[in-house]
Amino acid sequence: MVNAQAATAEAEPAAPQPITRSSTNGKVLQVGPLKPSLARTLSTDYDALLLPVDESRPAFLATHGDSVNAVVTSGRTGVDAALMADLPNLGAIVHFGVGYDTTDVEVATQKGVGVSNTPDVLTDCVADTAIGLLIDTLRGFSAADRFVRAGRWPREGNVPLTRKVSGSRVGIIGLGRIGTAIADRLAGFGCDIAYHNRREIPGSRYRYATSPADLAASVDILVIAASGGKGTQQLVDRSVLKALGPEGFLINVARGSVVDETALVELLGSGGLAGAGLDVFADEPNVPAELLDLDNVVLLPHVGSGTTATRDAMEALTLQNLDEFIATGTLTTAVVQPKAVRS
Ligand code: 8YV
Repeated sequence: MVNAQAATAEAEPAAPQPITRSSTNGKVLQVGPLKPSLARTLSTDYDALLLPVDESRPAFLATHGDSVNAVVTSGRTGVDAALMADLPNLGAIVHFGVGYDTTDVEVATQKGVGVSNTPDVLTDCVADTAIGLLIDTLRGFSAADRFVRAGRWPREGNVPLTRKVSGSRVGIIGLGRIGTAIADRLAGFGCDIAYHNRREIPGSRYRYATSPADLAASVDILVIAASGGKGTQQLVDRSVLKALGPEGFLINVARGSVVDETALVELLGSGGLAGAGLDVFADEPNVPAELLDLDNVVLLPHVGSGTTATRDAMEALTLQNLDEFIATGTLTTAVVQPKAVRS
């Protein structure tokens, strides 16, 4: 009689089977670089394709374009109208990140393609970044750190005095989830807070300004927290920056496209603005060379949501959207639902 236990023990270990969650309706396509663990999961668990960035892209799209029904991308890359035209069976564009301004949502909507992002899970970290950047910019901590490291303290003595944050007047462009989290944090610093949005928020405890220029003229610090895209392109233009004036500071944790970067660089260099804290730029990762030597400017490489916990939560929500789309045709945190499920 065969000893069942021994037989089990001696059996060849089963080769690990890839968990393929790819939809029977089509393939998943990764567009642009993603968090390495997310890219790995897409490849191993979803058998995802990766859109080439070299000259092989047209041939790749001619071969595989018809089979793709879900794209996973980020706000850094997105899906434009031309790429959508090469993916005729696309059903959903799933973004890692809250911003989706690089995707043509209008065209996606017309074509019935759903679009999702990862809101809420990054709100705290982006708001924390805004506060850190604001304090650093007004108090000159990064510049003071450079001063100490360069051995200048013993030779030159004290650094110049800086601007007080607590109790200052702050204007927020875009009082959405992130803008509100920034405002609520600053309320704890005793700041006087106002905001500008397309529309006034009924019942908001913060003062509404009807235009970005009116807001800028009435505050010490202007914080940009509005989403990027066509609707906010250079919303903070030269006239708004001039209204902020030589004593005013600009903080941007949203998108470089929301501000006229040329005017910003000119005004920072010529004393037209007191300073700026920038986590985002018009042409990332390129930063205007004129800013690199200015001590009244703090420059960050788009780190707003960049903590392990938040990026893991963004990854989980990205995959939740993809799984839900594959299983049911709907998106968990939809900007626009796929047409098949729109009411
Ligand atoms: C993202 C961002 O982490 O979510 C966004 O819109 O700007 C960032 O915080 C980054 O863009 C992901 O690629």
